[in-house]
Amino acid sequence: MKKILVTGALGQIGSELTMHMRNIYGANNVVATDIRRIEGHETVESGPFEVLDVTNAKQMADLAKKYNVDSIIHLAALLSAVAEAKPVLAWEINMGGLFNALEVARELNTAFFTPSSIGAFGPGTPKIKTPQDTIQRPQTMYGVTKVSGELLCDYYFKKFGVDTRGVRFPGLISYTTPPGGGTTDYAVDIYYEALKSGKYTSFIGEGTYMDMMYMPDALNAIVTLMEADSSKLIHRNAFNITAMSFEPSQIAAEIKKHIPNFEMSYDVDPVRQAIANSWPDSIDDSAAKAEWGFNAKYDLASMTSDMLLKLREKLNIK
Ligand code: VAH
Repeated sequence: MKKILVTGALGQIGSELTMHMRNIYGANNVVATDIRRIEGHETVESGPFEVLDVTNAKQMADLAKKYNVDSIIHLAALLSAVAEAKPVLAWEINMGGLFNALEVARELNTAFFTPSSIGAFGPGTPKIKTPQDTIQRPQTMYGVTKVSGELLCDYYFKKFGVDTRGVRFPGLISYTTPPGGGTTDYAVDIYYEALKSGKYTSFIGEGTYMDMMYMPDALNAIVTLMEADSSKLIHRNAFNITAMSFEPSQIAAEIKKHIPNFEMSYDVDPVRQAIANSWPDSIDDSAAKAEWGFNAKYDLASMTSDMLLKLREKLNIK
C-alpha cells in the first residue's frame, strides 16, 4: 500500500486507523473521507481530508482518481443496533456504499479492505470456537449486510481479480472515538462510567459472552493483512480474528481490581440482547494465524489497565 483512501475515517475504527496509517505510510499518503467534516479533528487536520457520501458512486470514483490511490480501506457502515433500527438505510449504506467502493477498486485496480464482523454469524452457527468456514445465517440487517459483503468481496476477487481482503471483527474497544450504535458498546461505555461515576448499568445481560479486541490489535491486524503475501491467502473475505471472549461480570471484576468500589448493575436492552444472543460466544482464528500471522497482544487484564490509564488522562480524572 502506498496511497490509501479511507472511508468512514471519523468513525470508531477509521479515526484511529487513519492516524495509524499516516504514521506508517506518511500523512499525505492517507486520504481520509467521511460523510461530514469535523473542524479541528486530528484526522481532518493531519492530512488530506474530503467529505464523501459513499452512496455517491461518481464522487467516490472522482476522489480515488484525484489522489491516484492504490488501496481502498472501506469502513463506512452502520453498526448492528442502529442498522436494526434503520434497516433500509443500513442496506443502502452498507451494501450500496460497498458496491460503489468495489466498483472503484475494480476500475482503478486498487487493493481493497472492508471489515466483516462476528455479526455475520447467526443462531444456527456453532457458538463455541466458531469455525472459519461454517453456516452463516444471521437474522439482523447488520449481519445480512456483513455476509452479503463477504460474498460480494469474494466475487470481485474471483470474477475481476480485485485484491479484496477482510476480517470478521469482534467487539472493538478504544478510548479515542466512542463507537456509535453497536451491541458491544457496553464494553467501552463501562470504562468511561467506572471513572466518571464509579458504577455502570449494563444493557447486555450477565453471562453473555462475546469476542472482543483492543483497538491497537485491530489496527495492526488491518495493516498486517493488507501487507501479507497474497499467495499465502487461502481465505480472503473474511478472516475470523479475536483477542478475548468475556461476559459483562468479567470485565466488571477486572475493573474492580483498579477501582475497588466500582458497582455493576444490569438493565437489559432486549433488542441488543437478542442481537448478542445470536452471535458466537467465541470464534476460532486459526486460519488468520496460519495464513498471515495474526497475533493479538492485549488480553482483558492488559486492555483494562491501558484503557483506564488513557481515559484518566483523556477525562482528566486522577
Ligand atoms: C457492533 N461493534 O456491535 C460492532 C461490531 C462485533 C460487533 O460489529 O455492531
